[in-house]
Amino acid sequence: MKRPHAFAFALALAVVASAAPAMAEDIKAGDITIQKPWARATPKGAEVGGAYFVIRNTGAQPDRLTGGTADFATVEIHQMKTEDGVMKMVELKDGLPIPAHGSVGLAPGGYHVMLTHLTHPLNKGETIKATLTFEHAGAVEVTFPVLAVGASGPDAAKGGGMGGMKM
Ligand SMILES: [Cu+2]
Repeated sequence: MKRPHAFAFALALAVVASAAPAMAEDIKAGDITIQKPWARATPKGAEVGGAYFVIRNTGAQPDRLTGGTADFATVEIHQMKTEDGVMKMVELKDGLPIPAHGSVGLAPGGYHVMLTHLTHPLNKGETIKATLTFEHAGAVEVTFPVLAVGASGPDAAKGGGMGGMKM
């Protein structure tokens, strides 16, 4: 019965390989879950980059993303918004509120984690690590896969041009 067993094993491996998600796994800390983290590759010489994810709060208390740390950059919480028809980027000095039983998405053109003072470029295909700080959930270490310079997210169709160079 050796051959059928070996065959079944190989088949099982193939199934696992094909089912492996292309996206990062959810990261849980208390009532907070970080989903679909990613960062955008930076062009040569750029000193800033953006990181994005979805924050889900399953708790009955609101929480707040107050900032973070990384050993290759300064971490700031930013928002892109349109004022008088002009896109502006502001730092959320009081952090980003996460409602109870709610979720907030960070994405190009909206809320984002801005990585400033980069000590090295973010290269497509690599991963970067940063620690996000929440008022209640505390420090959460997140690994971000680095997607292409023009990427608009892990769910976006390949080559989708919607993201542009917005941060
Ligand atoms: Cu920004």
